[in-house]
Amino acid sequence: MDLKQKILKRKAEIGIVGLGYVGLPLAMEFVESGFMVHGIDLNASRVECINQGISHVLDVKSEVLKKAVDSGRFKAYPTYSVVSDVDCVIICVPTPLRHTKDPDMSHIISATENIAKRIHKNMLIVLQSTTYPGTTDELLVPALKTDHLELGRDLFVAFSPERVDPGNPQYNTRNTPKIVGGVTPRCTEMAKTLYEQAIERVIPVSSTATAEMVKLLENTFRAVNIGLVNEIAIICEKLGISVWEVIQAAASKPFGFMPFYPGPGLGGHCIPIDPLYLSWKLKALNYNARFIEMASDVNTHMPEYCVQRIHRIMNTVKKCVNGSRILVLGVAYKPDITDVRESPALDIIRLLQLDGAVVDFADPYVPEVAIEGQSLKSVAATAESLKTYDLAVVVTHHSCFDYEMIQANSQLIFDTRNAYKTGAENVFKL
Ligand code: SAJ
Repeated sequence: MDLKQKILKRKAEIGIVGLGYVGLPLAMEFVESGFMVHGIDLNASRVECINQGISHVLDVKSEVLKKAVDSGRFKAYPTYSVVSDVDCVIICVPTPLRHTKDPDMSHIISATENIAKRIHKNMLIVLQSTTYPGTTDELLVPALKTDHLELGRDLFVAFSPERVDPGNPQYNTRNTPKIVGGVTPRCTEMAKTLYEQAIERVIPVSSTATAEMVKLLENTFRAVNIGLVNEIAIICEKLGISVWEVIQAAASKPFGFMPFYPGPGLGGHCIPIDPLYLSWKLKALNYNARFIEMASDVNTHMPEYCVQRIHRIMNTVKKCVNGSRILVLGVAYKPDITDVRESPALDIIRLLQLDGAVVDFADPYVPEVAIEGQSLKSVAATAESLKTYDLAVVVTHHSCFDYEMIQANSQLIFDTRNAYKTGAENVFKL
């Protein structure tokens, strides 16, 4: 039976490399569609928890994971040995930036090399990790190609960007349209056939680089628009205008406008990072992607801007930050999730500490963070404790916060998220 038939009959066995917020939900969808799925993750303790049906991923409930494991159609492994026996492999490993802001491709390279050692006829390999255009053709294909396997006949390679929005209650892996682009048309067709078994809408594009670029456009679009609206916030403050009122009114335009909202900076492991993959690649082509760099500059300076505002707010009551007690409300990178990667809250805490403040944070989703190697534990924001702080700053507006109680018991509040739609005497807004 050829690979396409195996996929259509759901007899193809699927390997998913990387069982994080992308790989694990994807694995569950293929199990749900009747496939045998083998997860691969180098984090042995994560593999152990997964095989016990304990999920570490916000969007995968443990009961769903346990049902998949108990069905015998999903198992996780800490090594690549199982790749020899699978028909399709989907790579969902991280693509962070190095501290020098150039892409760290080590996870993709390592996964590819381990797959290449176990490559066989009639195999489909799909890269999902967000990366610069050209990665699949330039890095994966040379490593996977062998003399006896012809691309598009015996071996199929494609790129398909992930579009996971952690915590999104409406859109999930199954109902979010999926882009696929293959090294050859038959590679595209094979990848499309696979994803169509588990995802409602699959959209083919003409090449891997196109598919890689689609993802970067999506996330650069967000980063640049967030950078723009952060700059508009700075401008509005100088003009004595509420940026929140301006955006709300502009959003009444039924066409040609899409609201973004200012904030304390850009968090997460995608939006702040993905656009820099593009600007890095373009530097190699001797082109400077000015919009991307400018937006990144505005966004990365927002924590500093917020701290400057805190100094000025404290001034209004003749207090200085040095020696004051400040409470940061919310440190996750966005509301109602536990992830603190690239969270601007961490920068705000560090900068306030550098200016001599005693800083605590209250975040029911995040028990502890490390600031410059020092551990800081979450405190409870209660009517009593709030009174002991000179200022509270809303950095991440979790829906579980009791904003009325916070406002009633805080001396000063700096609201960077428009949590307080109606003003109050002790509330200052971005
Ligand atoms: N943010 C703002 N203002 C806005 C929107 C977001 O300051 O108007 C901030 C958030 O507070 C957060 C950061 O930007 O710190 C990223 O926010 P996000 O909503 O883009 O959240 P992510 O990074 O978890 O998820 C995004 C996906 N989100 C949406 O499309 C809504 C999507 O862009 C990608 O699928 C995903 O990154 C990814 O994995 O690439």
